[in-house]
Amino acid sequence: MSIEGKNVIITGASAGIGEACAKLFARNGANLILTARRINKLNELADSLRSAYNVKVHTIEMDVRNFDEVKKKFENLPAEFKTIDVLINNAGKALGVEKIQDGVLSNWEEMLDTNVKGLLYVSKIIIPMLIKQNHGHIINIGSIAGHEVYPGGNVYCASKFAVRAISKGMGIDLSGYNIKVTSIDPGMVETEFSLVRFAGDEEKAKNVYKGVDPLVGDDIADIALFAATRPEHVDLREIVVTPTAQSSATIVHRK
Ligand code: 8X3
Repeated sequence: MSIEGKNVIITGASAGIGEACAKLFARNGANLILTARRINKLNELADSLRSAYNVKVHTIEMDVRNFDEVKKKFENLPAEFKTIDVLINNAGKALGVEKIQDGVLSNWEEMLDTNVKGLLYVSKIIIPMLIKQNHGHIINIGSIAGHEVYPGGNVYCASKFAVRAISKGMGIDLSGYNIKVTSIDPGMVETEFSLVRFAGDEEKAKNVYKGVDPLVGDDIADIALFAATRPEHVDLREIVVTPTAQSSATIVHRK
């Protein structure tokens, strides 16, 4: 199946995996609805995609943690985007690696509000549209942290375990509506992820990937595009992907 001419929503599209998905899907002819909090960055990306690939790109400044904002903005899409073919629930983050006893309450809240509730808010608005169309594909960006808990991972892992449960729940409950649900669960991907996790500490962020050839956003975009272009009757449910040097959340071979 081709993605050309299809309408694809990507949340958290201003950087990292979301941005990489936007670029690859646009290169393959998809029209995009991109959301992020950083609207200037998003608009720059949109301009470059429109001129490079001649596709339609609609940008929305959105904090997925605000349900009223999510609802209002998705319910007022331009007419040419009334059909939604693919939703990539990408917006998410990790904050900190403190032990549970030292956890920072505001970090816990921001991770759960973004990774879990934000994904639910977006899905709550988009799923009825997909049901009405009797067609669609939800791709949730999970994590290896949804399969394994590692030291200091506690609440971030909990959020990604939740995403995994939600993906499975979506797959079960949407049975019969011709809606595919895919969870892509990466290990180490070198993006702004670790910089955000370590509150801007570049040294700590760099150390995460030291001596490893990590995944990059493009690797995940490649998998998302593969999942989104399988034939109508094929649904890739769960894809776990790590760098070759990473065999589990904690087992990493460093050069
Ligand atoms: C990102 C992967 O291992 O840092 O979700 O949790 S990990």
